[in-house]
Amino acid sequence: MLNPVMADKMRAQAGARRSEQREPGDPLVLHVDMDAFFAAVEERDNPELHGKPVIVGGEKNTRGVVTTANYVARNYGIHAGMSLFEAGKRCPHGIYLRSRGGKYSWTSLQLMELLRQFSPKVEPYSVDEAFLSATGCVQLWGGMYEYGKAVQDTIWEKLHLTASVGIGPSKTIAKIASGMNKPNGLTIIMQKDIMKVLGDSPVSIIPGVGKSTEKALNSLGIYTFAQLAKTPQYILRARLGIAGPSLSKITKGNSGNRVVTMEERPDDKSMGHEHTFMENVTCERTLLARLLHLCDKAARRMRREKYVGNVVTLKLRFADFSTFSHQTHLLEFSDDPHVIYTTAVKLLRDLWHENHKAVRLIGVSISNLFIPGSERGVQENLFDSDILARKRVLFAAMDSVRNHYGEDVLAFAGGMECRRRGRRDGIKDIVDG
Ligand code: DCP
Ligand code: CA
Repeated sequence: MLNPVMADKMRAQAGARRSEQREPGDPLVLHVDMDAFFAAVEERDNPELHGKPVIVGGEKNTRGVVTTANYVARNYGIHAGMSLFEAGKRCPHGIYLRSRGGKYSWTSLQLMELLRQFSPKVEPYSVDEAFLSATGCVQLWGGMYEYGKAVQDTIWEKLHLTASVGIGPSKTIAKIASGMNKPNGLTIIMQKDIMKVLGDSPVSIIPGVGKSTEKALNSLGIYTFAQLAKTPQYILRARLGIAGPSLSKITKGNSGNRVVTMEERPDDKSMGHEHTFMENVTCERTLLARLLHLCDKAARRMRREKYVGNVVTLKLRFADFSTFSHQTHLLEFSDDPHVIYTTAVKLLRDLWHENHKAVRLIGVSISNLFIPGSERGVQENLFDSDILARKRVLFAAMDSVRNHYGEDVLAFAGGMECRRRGRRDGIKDIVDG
């Protein structure tokens, strides 16, 4: 099969080759980011979609938002997060598909598995992204360009999907690089070229710098990557707290470059809760209500211990005691019960609809935990979106009320039903982790 965006790739690779010089032993990280992931999986599995605008998220002109769109659809101005009404207006002849989480999770697992042949250290970062420690590996492949290309070619050969790859001296620089020549780009940014390549870019090019951090930086007269690099750390710290010095380090290319594998995670515990029903449940509403309650409790524990995590696992035990669990990555590290719940619901629908049997036990847990700002902390999680900031205030208020008056005085409306049932049943949730 002919790779559809070969021309783009070759253009990016020509640039990549030119900048390839480094001292042996210098830290080097490779970042892989799949292109239009959910849409690409759909296209791969249905060749009739090839070349057409594919939008994943739901039927056009319905409530809900676009989860992702392939690059053909993006030419119509469609992007993730846009309402399906708006998408329907912009691209009425597009192919609109519902998300099929199980298929994407499975492909994600296959991806992570095949990346392990390129480095002993692979850090899955989200459902379609991973960091690879490239230090000491590139020589085996004949150089950085050959290494990056081998990763892309293998993904294409084995999964029939395209990936964008970035290589740099730190995780963040590698991640910025992978985003620069999408789709199917291969971009190498060496330490000595950071300012040349990124100096004029707006600060928002840094992953995690959202609207509020950008505004804060702008208020200091900092608009570009180069201006950020020149600003003394104490000024950044005074304005942005702990995130300030991290941003400064990013511009120097010496921020976190330690790729942490699943096995190495020092805090690789999970936080979760599970619940056994008195009577087996076949009603989806009851399952969802209980799930919301469990996610709320798990997130509260995470906040108490200051953890964020990005792997959500849903466990179901059926009436015949068969037990299944499915897991997936969040797009970002989070401790937000709504983010965890939304993801867990997708897993529930996949798992339960596959079996559709009476449920005896339901559980949810969050793993791949770390404390932001700790050594394990990945600098790009600056948690600065306005919505998140507002939610944080809400959660802090809820925590404080519960600390004073007890766990049961507050609940999200959707979880109320199961709380009433739970009290009647006299059942307590089991805590894990
Ligand atoms: N996704 C999701 N919810 C969102 C955003 C994305 O479920 N709010 C899913 C759909 C994406 C996948 O996660 O296909 C990966 O997200 P990315 O942000 O990496 O976006 P894409 O891979 O779709 O596109 P790109 O080529 O820009 O990386
Ligand atoms: Ca992607």
